[in-house]
Amino acid sequence: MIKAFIFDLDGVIVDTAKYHFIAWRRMANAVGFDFSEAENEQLKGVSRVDSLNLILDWGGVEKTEAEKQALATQKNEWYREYILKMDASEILEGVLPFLDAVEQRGLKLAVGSSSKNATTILEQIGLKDRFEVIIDGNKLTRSKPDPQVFQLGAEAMGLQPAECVVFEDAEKGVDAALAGGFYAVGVGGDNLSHAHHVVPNFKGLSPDTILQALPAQAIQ
Ligand code: B16
Ligand code: MG
Repeated sequence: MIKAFIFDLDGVIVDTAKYHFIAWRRMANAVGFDFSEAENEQLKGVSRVDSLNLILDWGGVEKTEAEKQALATQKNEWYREYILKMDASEILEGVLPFLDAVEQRGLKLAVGSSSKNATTILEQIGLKDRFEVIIDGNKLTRSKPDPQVFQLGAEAMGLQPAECVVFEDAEKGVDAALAGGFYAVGVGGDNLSHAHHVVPNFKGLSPDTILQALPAQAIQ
């Protein structure tokens, strides 16, 4: 029986992928190469350090650990310039009514994000207090597609994975949810067809529509 909905943050509640892309691209350009928006798609849900290693690989660039640390720090400073200007107007359409409906249905709400900036973003958009549990990148030792982020979320709510539905925009995020035994709903994005259900966004969506789209055992 489903008792909680766990939301990824970047790409599900807000579109911060565009700010990650601008900041990573600025870093790559400073190092002497460029990468595409299609390549950026592969960074969704991936931790900062893993993203940096992928980008440097694409550019054929080798750096020492100390240099990598400096590049990741610089990228994060550029990224934070954008997120510190965010406000509630950046909450994706349909999310707020959906959260209200989930609460009214008596289900718990949690966030499971790879981002170390997740709490800052939730504060900026005024949603920090809406979630019973927030698991962010600071609490993780393993990046999606490892299920750790969602496992910690379920544990903190005292629930089993099969009692939670994860909402994810990233292929690796859906992989993580499935690997942990969670129900997975893909939101927008590419390559999400392995999720139990896929929706384009939250516009006009009700929690019951989600629950009815899951395998029968999810609501028994
Ligand atoms: P940070 P999510 C992920 O957040 C992003 O999708 C991914 O692009 C980013 O590299 C990662 O957070 C780490 O972010 O540098 O802020 O710690 O989608 O899991 O909410
Ligand atoms: Mg995401």
